[in-house]
Order: sequence, then C-alpha cells, then structure tokens
Amino acid sequence: MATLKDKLAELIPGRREEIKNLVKEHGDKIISEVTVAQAYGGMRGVKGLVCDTSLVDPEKGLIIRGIPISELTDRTPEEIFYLLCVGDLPGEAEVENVKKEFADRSEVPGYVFDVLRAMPDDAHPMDMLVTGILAMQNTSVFAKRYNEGMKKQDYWEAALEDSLQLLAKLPSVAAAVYRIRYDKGDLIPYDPAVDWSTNYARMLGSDDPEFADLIRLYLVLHSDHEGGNVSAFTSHVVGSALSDPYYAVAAGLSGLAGPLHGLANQECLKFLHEILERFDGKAPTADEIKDYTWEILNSGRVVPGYGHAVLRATDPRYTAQWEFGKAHFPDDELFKTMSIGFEVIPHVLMEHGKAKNPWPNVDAASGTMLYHYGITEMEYYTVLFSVSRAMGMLSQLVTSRAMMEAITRPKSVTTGWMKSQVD
Ligand code: CMX
Repeated sequence: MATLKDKLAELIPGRREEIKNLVKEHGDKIISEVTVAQAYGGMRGVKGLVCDTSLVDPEKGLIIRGIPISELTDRTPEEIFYLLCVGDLPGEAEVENVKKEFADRSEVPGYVFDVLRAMPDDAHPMDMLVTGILAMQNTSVFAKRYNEGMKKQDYWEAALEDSLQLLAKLPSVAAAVYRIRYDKGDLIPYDPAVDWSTNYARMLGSDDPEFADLIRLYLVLHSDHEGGNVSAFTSHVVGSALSDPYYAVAAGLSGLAGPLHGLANQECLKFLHEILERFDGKAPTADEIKDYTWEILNSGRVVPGYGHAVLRATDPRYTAQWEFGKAHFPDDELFKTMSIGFEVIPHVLMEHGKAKNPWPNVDAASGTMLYHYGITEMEYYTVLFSVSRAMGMLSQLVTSRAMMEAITRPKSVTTGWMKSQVD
C-alpha cells in the first residue's frame, strides 16, 4: 500500500513539469496590479503568491483542493492532511497509514516537558507551545540533511519527515501545555490505537466522545486558509529561507497568536462573557446586544469574531460550529448569546459602515463550543487553533519545497518613491 510519501513521489515530477512550463510559456503575463492604497493597506487583494492546498472564496469560504469545507465536516484530520498534501481524499487504507505514521512518531522527548515545566506560571499558552516546538528543532531531519549536502530535488522528503514528526507530537505538546499551565495533573500518554484528534481530546483530560467529536470537527475546520493570512504567509517566508519546519511553524504560530488573527477566538469569548456578566448570566435580548456592540465600537474597539480580510459572507466554519452547538447544547446561555449576536451584530456593523465584511468568522463560535465542554481557560484556545493550522502550514511547506520555490523576497519602496510616482 502506497504511503503519503510514495504518493507524493509519484505526483511531484508531473507537478514540477506543469509549473516549469507555465512559467516558461507565460512568465511575462501580468496577473495583478498594485495601488498605493494596497501597498499601505496590508497588500489586501494583491495576487503575488501561490498556494495550491486551499483557497478562500469571498462568498463560499474555505475550499480545500476543490472541496468546500462544508462538505468536509464529517472527515478526520488524517484525511484532511492527506487531502492538503496530495490533492485527493484518501481511501481507508491510506487513512490508516497516516494514523500509523502519526502514532509511530508520537513520542515527545522528555526534555520538552521539562522545558515547559520550567516556564513562568504566567507564560501565555502560545508562548509555551512555540517554545515546545522550538525545543524540538534539534531533531530536524531537514536541517541535518541540509548540512550533509542534500540535493534541492530531495528537500521535500526531509520536509515531509519533519512535518510528520512535528504533527505527530503536536497534540502531546499542546495537551502538556494545558495540563502543566493549568495544573491539571499528570500528563496523559498518546495511545497509538486511537486517531490523532481523539488522542488530543483524551490527553486534554476528557473521555467524552462528544467532546472528541468536537475536537475532530475543530481540527478539520481550522486546518488551512490559503496562503496570504498572517500565519501561513509568515511560515511560508521563513520556510523559503530553508529554515526547517520547526522554525517555520513556530514563526507562523507567533503570528497566529495576534488578536487580529487566531487570538480573536479568545477575545470573542471574553466579549460574550462580558455580555453575559452584564445580564446576570442570562442570554440578553437582541436590543441589549445591539447596545453593547455599539458601546464597543464607540470606544474604538473591534468586535471580535466579526469581519474578514477576504470573506464577504458568513464563514461556513462558523456555521458548522453553530450547527454542532444547536444539535448538542441549544439551551446553553453562551450559545444562545452567540446566536442572538449573529442576528444582531452584522446589522450594527453595516450601520457603523467601516468593516467591509460584517459577518461572523470562525473565531466567533469556537470559544463557545470549547467552553461548553469545560475548556474554560480562554488563553488556551489559540493553542487548539495552532494544532489544527499546523496541518495547513506544513502541507504548504512540503508543497513549496517539492516545487523547489525560490526564497521569498518582494521589493519594498520608500514613501519618497511612492510620492514620485503620483506627482
Ligand atoms: N469590528 C470593528 N471594526 C472592524 C471590524 C470589526 N469586527 N472589522 C473590520 N473593522 C474595521 C477595521 O478595523 C478597519 O478600520 P480602520 O479603517 O479604522 O482601520 C475597517 O473596518 C476596514 O477593515 P476591513 O477592510 O473590513 O478589514 P481588514 O481586512 O482590515 O481586517 C480583520 C480584517 C479580521 C482583522 C478585521 O475584520 C477585524 O479586526 N476583526 C475582528 C478580529 C477578528 O475577528 N479576527 C479574526 C479573523 C479570522 C482569523 O484570522 O482568525
């Protein structure tokens, strides 16, 4: 039976040829222009980057290798990682193989836990996760083989091995961050008999199959979001310098730790709690949420969980989580508050008139889901996001090395140059 590596080895020569011919025949064709506003505005909409693992359609949301995320919500992370890397969904034997690849590599060197235990009591869980990842950099096969003179054609093989190693260990490191940081008792070992996401749910400390199903869904939904978001782009740039996957993922996750990116899930839950506290723990009325949202906007803050740089509709990843909550805990006060917010907040944002997209993004729902199952430590939420998003960053990195992409180095200009162009 073909492994993930065998499958990629079979596909890569054809894909290299395809890109080589595209550049040879159409290398001069212009695909995007850049305005002054875009240069100062985070390069929004500028097309200068290739990402084949997924794309974000403004209306339909995340599409992984041609399949909308709404059609992938019953899948497992093993299937998604294979899909991201290969381009097709795996069969049963291939899924079992990915599960085994993870299980075989799941043992985390003991010193990593010692490093986590040595960190200050108030260390942010994202700081601990990134530190844990960097503590394993010494095991990088990519770095070792590069130093031994590995050929460019073989980079992807070493990158894939590091990716499997890192992904296999990530649930254990992330669960250790949770258990050490929040005094949850002894660490729970990885069980090779069960899959990656069930392991993560159990290592967090829960044997509830419903919680395991939520973690599976969560890890699928957050896995990738094309190439231009802060974490994917950062990891791409760092990886393009041939820094190994440990460095590239740690860099990307440091971007995910920002409140305008992955940390928004923590901020969003805080926002819902502030509302609940104000209304004595009972879900408020639509008018009350409306007033509260205006208060936030008038104080110059953003409404967390709403808006997006690319999306212009409700994020299907929000909808998938909302449906999970509706099916399992429709009477939860936080869930009700989140649902009423969905009816009201977009209209307030439209009236406010600034945000180009007034609809909820993935982060508007995830905290509510986790809180319901007892993961109440909001600062931890971005760690969960990270375990999932590592699949996207690593599949993009393996693809980039397989396509032998160049080091990323766009041209910057000075404000003086910019003025000279418009005068
Ligand atoms: N609340 C209030 N104002 C908002 C807003 C929101 N939710 N979303 C956008 N705006 C404002 C922007 O701050 C910007 O204001 P200024 O012109 O004063 O700078 C204006 O509307 C235009 O912004 P935009 O083009 O619509 O949005 P951007 O592409 O610049 O930013 C994002 C996108 C996600 C950072 C922004 O919508 C935001 O801050 N949302 C809240 C935080 C959040 O939910 N982040 C998670 C995104 C998903 C993820 O990456 O994980």
